[in-house]
Amino acid sequence: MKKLLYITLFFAAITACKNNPKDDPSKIIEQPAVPAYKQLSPEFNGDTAFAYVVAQCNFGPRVPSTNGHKLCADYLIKELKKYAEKVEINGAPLKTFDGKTHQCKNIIGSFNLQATKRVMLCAHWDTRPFADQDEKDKDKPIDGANDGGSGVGVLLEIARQLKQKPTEIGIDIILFDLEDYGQPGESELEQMEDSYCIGSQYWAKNRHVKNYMPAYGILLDMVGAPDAQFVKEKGSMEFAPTIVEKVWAMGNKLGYTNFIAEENNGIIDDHYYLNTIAKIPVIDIIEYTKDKGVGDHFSHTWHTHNDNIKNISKFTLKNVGQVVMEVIYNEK
Ligand code: AHN
Ligand code: ZN
Repeated sequence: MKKLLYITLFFAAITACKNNPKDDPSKIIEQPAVPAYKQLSPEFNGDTAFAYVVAQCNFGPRVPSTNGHKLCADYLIKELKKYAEKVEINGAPLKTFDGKTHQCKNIIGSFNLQATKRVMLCAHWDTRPFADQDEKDKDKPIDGANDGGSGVGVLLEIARQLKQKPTEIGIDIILFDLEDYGQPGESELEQMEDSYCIGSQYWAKNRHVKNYMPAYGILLDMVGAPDAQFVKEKGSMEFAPTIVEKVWAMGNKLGYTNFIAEENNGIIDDHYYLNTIAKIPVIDIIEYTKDKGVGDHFSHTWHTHNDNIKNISKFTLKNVGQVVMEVIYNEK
């Protein structure tokens, strides 16, 4: 009886094989050959980038003229010196909307100094002195894990990678100070024009190298939220459309679905002054999402006390970092 069962199973198996289109060449449907994109850049480490964000947050808020700001500047300089060929500070005492004066420290790390073709990668490292978008403790400074910390975290990881494997072109990493000391909407003080991006405005007028003119620049701002989406920022599309398209196409090639083919409204960020004052084509990769029915908005933690390390994703950091790296390692 058992023998019969085995024989039945044997024939059943053969029949099953015959019916499987995989085993019948005439039934195989030709799949179009999609060559997998071969990544040229080294693997960006999201854990390391995240650790760089943690390290910054551990200094407390990096508000200009505070101890946390000073200690973080020292840390960023020390870290960049491990990887860059040259590190320099650019800045001066500069005034903010509240009449105070702060020593501005734009921190610059240069790689492959002899290369004439250069790309600048930038982010701001200072954090906002208040939480004007929060419901409570509006007058207390924020951690700025995303708004400040994330862009710098990604750039420090790129710096570490550049030391291990240089790009063909030259790279300048510029960490801008005094970006986020902008006048709050509800401020009763006299309105100050261009109160945000004071460090980059200074740098645009006083570049670290005379007539410094990279091929283009990429600014990273708020690139660490778990659900971040990156749409094409309007100003970047006006000033440097080919760079936006190059970066977004690379995002898609690498399979990152959060580089969205939609445009939002333009925003005033460091890139605006780099484009208008220094005439350098710079794009902004910033979480400023086009939300159907809601309109454009920043991350929900923006300028609130929820902008802390709990709301940072190492995957988003890697996602953005890998796209930027793949773009610069492909430049010749
Ligand atoms: C304005 O709100 C005008 N610009 C936003 C620039 C910014 C602030 N990026 C980060 N924090
Ligand atoms: Zn901000």
